[in-house]
Amino acid sequence: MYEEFLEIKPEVQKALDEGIPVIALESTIISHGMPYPKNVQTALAVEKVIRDGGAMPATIGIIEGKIKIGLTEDEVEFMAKATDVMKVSRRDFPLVIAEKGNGATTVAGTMIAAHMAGIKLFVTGGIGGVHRGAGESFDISADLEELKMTDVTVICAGAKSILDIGCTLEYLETAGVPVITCGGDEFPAFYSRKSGFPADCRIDDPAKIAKLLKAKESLGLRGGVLVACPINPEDEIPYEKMDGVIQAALKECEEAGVKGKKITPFILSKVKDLTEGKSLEANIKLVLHNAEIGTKIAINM
Ligand code: PSU
Ligand code: MN
Repeated sequence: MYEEFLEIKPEVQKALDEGIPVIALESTIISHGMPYPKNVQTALAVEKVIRDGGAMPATIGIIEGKIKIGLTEDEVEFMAKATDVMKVSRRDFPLVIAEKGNGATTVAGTMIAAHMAGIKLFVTGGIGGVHRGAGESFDISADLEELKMTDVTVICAGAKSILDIGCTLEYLETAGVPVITCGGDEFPAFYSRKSGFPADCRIDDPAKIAKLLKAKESLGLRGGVLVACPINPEDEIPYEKMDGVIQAALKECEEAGVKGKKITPFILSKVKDLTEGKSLEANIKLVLHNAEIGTKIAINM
């Protein structure tokens, strides 16, 4: 079965065997989400937060057709620099494996690989969702479908307002995905603490979130859970400011004729330029913050 394509790093395997909580991390954020060398520095800093908190990080990526559960530092560096790294969501696995290619896993891709390896928690920055104008474009991230069916909890900072946050939340409700906000009364908009959408379920205590996750498991309910953590106030870019930037980035994306899976990386890079790098700094801070919360949940599981 899929075991022949999995390569679990020895320290990750040891943690799994000994019952030490393991937290998955994605690689699209490294290869397509942030520029070099901040991508490497961030990936390694996030791993350190998790280790320091008493859990084991496993950054997931695909190298020469092998699904690596836990990248070494050299492999992180490779994912950060190589130019032939595919962005791998659910539908891209067969191709990248068959061609023995390199792939950076998205939220959906990382959930799939984490689940294969028996990892239940996954920390990232933001998820993909329903894009603005999806009624016409049909652009809805495969991340949402994955949350519907794969038993992995995703700890993030919400959804960027390049997405239609209201539609994204409706989609998750229909898909039966519990959405928990940890540390704020609104579902967060990635760079901003507020989105205009109140949190349906706010739980600030990581131990209580862990209890909810265990209850879901005991009930045998399939699918993921989304934990959304608002960025710390000192690191945020206010929603009103970000909204203008995002409108401008979306317009450039449309004018450039960018389509499909290239849209999210294109917009991220435009937003970074338009904010003179402030969005990147916020992005780094929020991932580290998510890793802190994810680790606290993990050690209570
Ligand atoms: N949001 C970010 N940085 C990212 C992504 C989202 O701030 O790198 C990536 C994640 O890997 C997510 C993917 O799963 O983009 C969603 O892409 P798409 O919209 O093409 O499904
Ligand atoms: Mn898309």
